[in-house]
Amino acid sequence: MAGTITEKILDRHILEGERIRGAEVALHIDNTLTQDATGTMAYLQFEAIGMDRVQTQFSVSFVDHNTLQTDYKNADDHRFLQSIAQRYGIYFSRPGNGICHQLFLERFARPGNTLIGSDSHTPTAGGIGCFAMGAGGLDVACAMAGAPFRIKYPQIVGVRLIGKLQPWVSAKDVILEVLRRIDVKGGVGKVLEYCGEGVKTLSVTDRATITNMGTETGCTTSIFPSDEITKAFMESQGRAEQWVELLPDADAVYDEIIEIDLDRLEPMIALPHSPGNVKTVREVGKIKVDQVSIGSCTNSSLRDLKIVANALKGRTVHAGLHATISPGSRQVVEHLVESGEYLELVRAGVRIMENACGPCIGMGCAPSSGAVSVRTFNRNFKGRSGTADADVYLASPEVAVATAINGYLFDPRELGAFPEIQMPDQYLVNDNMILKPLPQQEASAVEIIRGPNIAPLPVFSPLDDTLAGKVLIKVEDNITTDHIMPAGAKILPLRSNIPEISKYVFEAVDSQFYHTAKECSGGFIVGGENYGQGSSREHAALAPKYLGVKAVIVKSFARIHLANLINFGIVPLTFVNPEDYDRIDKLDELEIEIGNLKGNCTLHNRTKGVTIELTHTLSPLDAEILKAGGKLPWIKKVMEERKQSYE
Ligand code: MIC
Ligand code: SF4
Repeated sequence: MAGTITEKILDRHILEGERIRGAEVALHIDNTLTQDATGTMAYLQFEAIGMDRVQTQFSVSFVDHNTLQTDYKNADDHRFLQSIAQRYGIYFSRPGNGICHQLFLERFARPGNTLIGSDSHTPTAGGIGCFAMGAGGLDVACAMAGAPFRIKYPQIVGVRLIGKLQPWVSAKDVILEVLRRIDVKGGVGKVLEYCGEGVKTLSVTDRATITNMGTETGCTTSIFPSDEITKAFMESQGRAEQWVELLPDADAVYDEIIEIDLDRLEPMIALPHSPGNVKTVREVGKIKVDQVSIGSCTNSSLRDLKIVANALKGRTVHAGLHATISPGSRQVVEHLVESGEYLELVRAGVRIMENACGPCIGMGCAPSSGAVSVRTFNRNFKGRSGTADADVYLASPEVAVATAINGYLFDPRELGAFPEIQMPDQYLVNDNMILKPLPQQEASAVEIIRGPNIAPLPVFSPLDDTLAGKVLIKVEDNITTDHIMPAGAKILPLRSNIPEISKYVFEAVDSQFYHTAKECSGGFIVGGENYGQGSSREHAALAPKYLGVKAVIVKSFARIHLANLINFGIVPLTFVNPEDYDRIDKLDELEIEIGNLKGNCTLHNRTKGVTIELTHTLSPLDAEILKAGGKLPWIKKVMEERKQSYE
């Protein structure tokens, strides 16, 4: 059967279900990745499942988010993660090695494989032709235990690229153009599969910039073919033997086509406070800028930082702003040091940060009050930078560096000749910061080290047939997981401690949420469209669950958050008639008959005396998981039953 790349990979990994758009399929997962901010929970859950070793082809644990170490908490987590990796047969990338997605692309990603990662930007590996999806930590734990990963078979959008990018226009502008066209929920239920002649003009790291930020469209994943360019990249990373060709068939049929003429693209920028709020730099004009931050898993590759270093040569960062760089990996830094380009960055006065997520997740470098910050990152949600009233713009490294030199938003095409950069034939491969899995016998003897920051997992009970309580909060459209469970230097270190982190749920939206939830002994959340967009952090479900949230009632959900709600036993419901959103207010007393969750549910608003019809997209298995109180109690029960049937 003719196929797109997506269909070909899925055909080889489907364990249950078929190529039917929208139908649930269970996929075999070859690889997993975790990062430290979601990893501690994922590994506590893996431990609770009770396996002796990971069952995947390989799994990797990275440390890149929680690296500030303002006290013992992050260091505790890192020690725990290292010991867990050694105990269960997992690769461990030590802190200082770089950002998970950049590193996975350089050293691990394989074309044709399936990957899930406890980070929403896991699709970065789609740049190499890997079918890579973000997931909640518990789903990653289950995949490490050998369980399949379930998704709705996606619609496949062919993003046909034609032509070639002009100087000073780059991969970031391509994905910003995609976002301009389809916005932050245009990708829901879809895979963005890149095709067309223009693909051949993009390097693997350019492609990875595009698949990385594809996440912001809400899509299941994004993917590029694995072609001669992929082969050359893998050879230059010393991984030639892992390359396989992966192209769509000539008669492959896409469900939809988006065509982008690369020749005609110009520098783009996403305006506050949404990655979908895109305009051309020219349209926005010369606004004064206070900070420029370059890096993140979107734009921290060697190519990107070489452009920045060369554009800065002989120049100084404008006196009116601060410029920061967080390189993607140690490999990138080694090259910049070796070529002397690092010196240009230092001389120009750029503040060089650690090879980690850093400012992207509010770990340092928060802008000043009311500041304008131009960043090469992928998200500009309000407050994410650490400064509630900052205006964050998202753009390419070219726009960022041109702005850093001039002090105001600057179209890089006015900067002069495009720098000639020399990319290495062979990358400097040095895996000395990656600990390999230990042989089973040695692994079994490893002691897992837990400091006081690693709190035990909360335990949840099965759900009743009727849920009753008050509305704890009513929110609008496009609420992100950063609104629900903020990150940043203060809160991120609490990721391994649910009782503590739950005090910050909805902090920036309603600072009394925690107290309201406590006083009401739990209740409901009501919201608008695309509820839970953004990250994969399961804490945005786990912490509300801990506070007694029983159901979330909204107009529509983002994919990963929906799965996380199910995993932690919070019932995700949607209005049959979206106007019914107006018939519920904060603190209304509700009663919802969920029964066995097979069909629609009835909501009685006791305060207003109205009845509202709710629906859901739950499969029978989802319903079973929910009724059991979440995936962990459910999987433990399944494993126990399996064990008993063997005995
Ligand atoms: C993010 O970019 O928001 C994060 C931090 O990487 C999250 C994961 C997390 O919250 O730990 C993500 O994208 O999934
Ligand atoms: Fe890290 Fe930012 Fe990438 Fe998330 S988006 S993985 S915080 S660099």
